Formats: sequence, C-alpha cells, structure tokens
Amino acid sequence: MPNSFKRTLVTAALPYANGPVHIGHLAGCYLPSDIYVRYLRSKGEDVRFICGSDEHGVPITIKAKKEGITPQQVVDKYHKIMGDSFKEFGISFDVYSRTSSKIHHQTASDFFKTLYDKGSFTEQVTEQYFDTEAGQFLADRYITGECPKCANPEAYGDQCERCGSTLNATDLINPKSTLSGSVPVKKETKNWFLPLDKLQPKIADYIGKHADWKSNVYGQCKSWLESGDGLQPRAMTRDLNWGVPVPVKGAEGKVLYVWFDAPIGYISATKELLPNDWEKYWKDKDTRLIHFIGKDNIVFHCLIFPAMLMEHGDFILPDNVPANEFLNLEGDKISTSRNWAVWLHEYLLDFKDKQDVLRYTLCANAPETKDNDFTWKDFQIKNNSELGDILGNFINRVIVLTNKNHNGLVPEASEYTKQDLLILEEVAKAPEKIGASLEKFRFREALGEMMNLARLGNKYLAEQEPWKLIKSDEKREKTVMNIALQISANLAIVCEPFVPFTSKKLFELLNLNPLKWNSARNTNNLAARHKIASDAPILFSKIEDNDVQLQLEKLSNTKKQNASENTSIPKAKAETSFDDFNKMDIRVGTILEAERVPKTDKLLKLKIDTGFDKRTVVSGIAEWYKPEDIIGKKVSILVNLAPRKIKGIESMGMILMAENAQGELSFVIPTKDNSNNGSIIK
Ligand code: B3M
Ligand code: ZN
Repeated sequence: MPNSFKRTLVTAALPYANGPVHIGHLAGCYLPSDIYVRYLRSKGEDVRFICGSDEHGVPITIKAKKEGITPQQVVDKYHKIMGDSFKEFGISFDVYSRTSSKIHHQTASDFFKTLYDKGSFTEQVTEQYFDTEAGQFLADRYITGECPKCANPEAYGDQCERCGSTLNATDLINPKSTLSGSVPVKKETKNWFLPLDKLQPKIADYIGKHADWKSNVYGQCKSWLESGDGLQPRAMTRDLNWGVPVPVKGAEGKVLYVWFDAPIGYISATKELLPNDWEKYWKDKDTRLIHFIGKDNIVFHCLIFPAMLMEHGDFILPDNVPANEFLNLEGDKISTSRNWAVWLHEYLLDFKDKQDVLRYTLCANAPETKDNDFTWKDFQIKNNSELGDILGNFINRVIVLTNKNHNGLVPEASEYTKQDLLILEEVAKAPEKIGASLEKFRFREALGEMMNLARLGNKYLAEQEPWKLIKSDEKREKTVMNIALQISANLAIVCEPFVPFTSKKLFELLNLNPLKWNSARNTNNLAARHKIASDAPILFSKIEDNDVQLQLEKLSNTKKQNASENTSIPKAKAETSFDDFNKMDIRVGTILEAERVPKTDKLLKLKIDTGFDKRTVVSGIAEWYKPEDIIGKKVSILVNLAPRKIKGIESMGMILMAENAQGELSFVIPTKDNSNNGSIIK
C-alpha cells in the first residue's frame, strides 16, 4: 500500500436489487475488489470491505410493477439471492448491507440535510415529464427516447447506455413513458439541484490530482469535464414514492435521487459494520478510500459523489476508482432483459464446488482496459489446461511423491545446487511481483505471475526427475522434493486472493495453518519431517465437452426465445386526435444526394427535394440502405418537424420508414408515379 496510509476502505458498487448477479457484475467489480482485499488482509493491513444492495431507484419500482408485488418485496427477494450467492462464491465482504435499512435512511437523510443547511443546493421549479395516464412524474428509467449525443433511440432518462452519457430526462428526443408507452407532458415541479457547474473547478482540481488513475477512468473524467458546456446542475431529488424521503419542508411526495443516496450507502454500511469505529474509515486522512465499479458508474463515483463529499466537508475523498470495462458473453453484450447472461446462482448449482474455476477464468479475462469476452469453451480450457494441467498437476505430483517415497514426511534438504539457489530466489520474489501488479490493479498480470510459480514448480520437477533420483541419488532427491514442497506451500499462500477455495485445500493437504503473504518471501515454510496429507485428491476435475454443450444449449434457447418474443407486434399507441395528426405536414420528396455521416454506423446525410425547397435530413437508415442505391428514390418526409442537430448537422425533417419486428427499415412511399415532389400525404 502506498506508504503514507494507515488503513484502506474498499467498496464494491452496490448492485441494484432488481435481479440476480451475473458474470458481468463479477468481472466488473466484485471479483477484482475481493482479490484486492484478500491480498491486503493477507499482508496484515487494516482493511475493510464494504458492499450492500442498492434498493432504491426506478428499476426496482418497474420490476415491482411488472411482477405485481411491492418494491419492498422485490428488494427482499434479490437482496437475499445476491447476498447468498456472493458468499458462496467467496466474495469476502466484511458487511453486505442494504439501502432500505433504517441506518441508511437516517444517514442519507442527515447527509442531505447538512448540504441543504449549508445552502449547497439550488432550489428550482422546472418542467419535468409527467405521464398523465399513470398519474406520475417520469424520471430516469421511467422514460426513454433518443440520445441527443449519439442518436441511440433507446436512451434512458438518466443515461445513454450506448455512448455512456449522463442525461436528464428532458434532454431526450421523442421521449416516451416506459409505464404506459404514451408521450409524456411537461409539468412544473420543485426539486433540489447540485450545481455541478459551479463546483466544476473544485472537481476538476480533484481529478487533476489523480492522473495516476487507470487511464480508462481518468480519460472519461477528463472528457466529461472538458466536453461542450462542462458539468450541468443535476437534480438530487425525484418525484417518486420509493426511496429516502426528502427531509425538508415542502418536499412531500419526493425522495432523494437514487444516485444521491446509493453512494452514501457505503457510509451507512460501514456504520453498520463498525458502530463505534466507523468514523476513522471515513474521516481520517490516513484512510485510503477505494471504489471498485463498472465503467457505467464512473461519472457518479468520480465526479458527483466527490462533489457531494466536498460540499459536506466531514469526509475524505475517494483515492482511487479502479473501474473495469464490460464483459461480453459468447460475443454478445450481456443483457438482463434479454436474459443473455450467466447468472451466478445458476452457475453455483450447475458447477458445484467450482467457484475457483469461474474466479480464475473471469480474472484471466478481466475487461481491465477494454471490453472482453467470456466463452464456455475458454472456461473449459482454463480449467482443464491451466488450473488442472499446471497448478493441479504440480501439487498432485508433489503430494503423491512425498507419500510414496517419504511416508508423507517432508524430506530434509541438504546441499543446494546453483540452480536450486536460483529457483529459490525466484520463488521468494513471487509475492513481491504479484503484489506489485495487484497494487496497480493489474489483476490479469498478477494472476499470470501466480501461475508462473506453478509453472516454475512443474519445470523444476521435470528437469530434476526426482522419480529417477530416488533410485540413483537419495540425498539429492530429498533436496529436490523439499524444494518442490516449499513451492507448494508458497503457492498456497499467493493463490489465496484469486482462488481461495483451492488455497484452503492446499493448506489442508500440506497440513499447515494458513500463512500470511509475507511468509511467501521465505522458502522454508515446511519444516523437515512435517507430516502432510496422505491422499492427493484431484484439485480440478475435468470439465467435459458435454458440460460445455449444456451451457451453450441453454444460451441458444435464450436466443430462440428472444427471437420469438421479438416477432410479436408492438401494442397500438394511445389514441390521438385528428387535429394532432393534422398538425403534421408530410410530403412526397425525392432523394437528391446521400452520403454516410462520418464515424457513425447508422446515419446517412440526405439532400431531399420537397417540391418547395431542397433540404438536409439526417436519417438512421445506413444499416439498411447504401447511399449510392437510394439516389433518385421517392420518400415520405415530415417537413414541419422542428430542426435538430445530429452529429453537428442540422436535420430538417424526418423520413418515414416502416420498421419490422427485427428492426429492419424500409421506405414508406407512394405506389403511383403521379405523386410529384411536394404532394401532401394525409
Ligand atoms: N446500483 C448501479 C449498478 O448496479 C448502481 C451502483 C450504485 S453504487 C453506489 O450498476
Ligand atoms: Zn448516446
């Protein structure tokens, strides 16, 4: 640990309690944070590991509505499933709390009140979207529409998942309520905003001091701060009935914004863990605060939460925020709604006692600097050819030979050869090397170093051939076996953060009490004549083709089901009036020019002859039409749509398209040639 700190508080993002945990979550933050904490614990450092369920926010209420139960029932269900599966997977939180708890409501409420009393918020009456059918305001995930930054048609009211932008619901183009599907109206309401625009210099100063952060994280923060108009004020309250009530007069029926209360959940969880001692982890400058998160949470942890903490004044700021990129599954983006995922609780049923295989595979493929892919085939290879053939095989040979030739007693080493000394030196360096990678949050590299120790052991056995020496030079054989056993003991120590279940088994096999990290700098952890276990179990039983096949079939069924669901015809929209329809001026036009919009996959820039003018329209049809194929084509165009800027191009109108269930687009055009440009469509 960077020397000047006395203790470390590690947090892992609080998962939303609206569904179980999948491998994307694990690879993104729970596994790396667990490895890191286990390492620090093994080093004997003062560290606490904090997590809990994020039980507020719109995703929970949407889920409750869908399942016909209360939000509390939803969070109770998933809090239990997630907590249990984390535990079974060996994620060693010191506390797994939840944000619907009393202690959290109190802590979040007090935090808000402090900022409120200090005048940190600006009180603003703004127009927010309201669903008249559902009778409620639409914030965050209650509303979808087109992202103003990247034209993704399915951006949410708080965030665009395609380009990662943080949005306000009112930024969306063509917004739609996810409750009723209707077009929302604007209605005035009072909310409390954190003026991030005014706080920007302070935040920029803070980020500027952290150029040491992972480049994906630092880069994203910088681009937020430097893009366009910079940071914008953000509402910290919502018109909702699920969450922490806003603790001020005149705020009835409002709750704290989920991204205001959730990170405070780290503080409440620490209080729950250490009722009398929590403050030193949050208020003492000698504490290092580290947030492990996925990349979609960067802005909230690096900009907004620090801004809240600065405004509050009592707390330390995050010292590092090691965020990972995303993990894909079999080449496709993991998606809860499409059920495209490997769910942890299901994995634990299908692969009983194989926690470490998944831990190993996810760490070896961790999406540390770019998105990465999980495949079942690779999972099989990692088990059979790496864990089994390298680590498992080495340990097995050592245990078998010790029992066969020495009655299970560690033989005494006598003279070391030059090569022995080099090997021992190499072995003693392992904890340093692994630790150095871990401290830089390079988990894949660290895992590779750990496996190199097992490789070294295998190579040593293969070169020395103690099974031959036993017949020719017993003394030498004893030295070789002693060294091999010392390597095994050191492996038990340094593999613990990555594969803790295996580490435990190794210590049992060696009949040792678990040893701490620094013991692996020695190469004499096993005394001569120490008795080890008499059986050598298979540590990593083979994963058969059939096991892989079953998992692939499960996924292919998901694909089929999704396809059949996608072919269903969308429900009819809510009724509209003739007058409303008549407000639209739709004409026949002709495409004069067409070209791709640079750096986009979907957009074409078209020049259209409308009969009364020639205008530019940006249209999201590039996936279906090549520019050269559509010049001269007749189209229907909505000509009185307010102009909007798309990718810097002013788009004047919209081309009408028919979209089938697969999302393929085709032009809606007059069927007779007698309709010339400018003809009215009605
Ligand atoms: N629940 C989002 C997520 O699960 C959110 C994290 C909160 S951390 C304070 O991605
Ligand atoms: Zn976007």
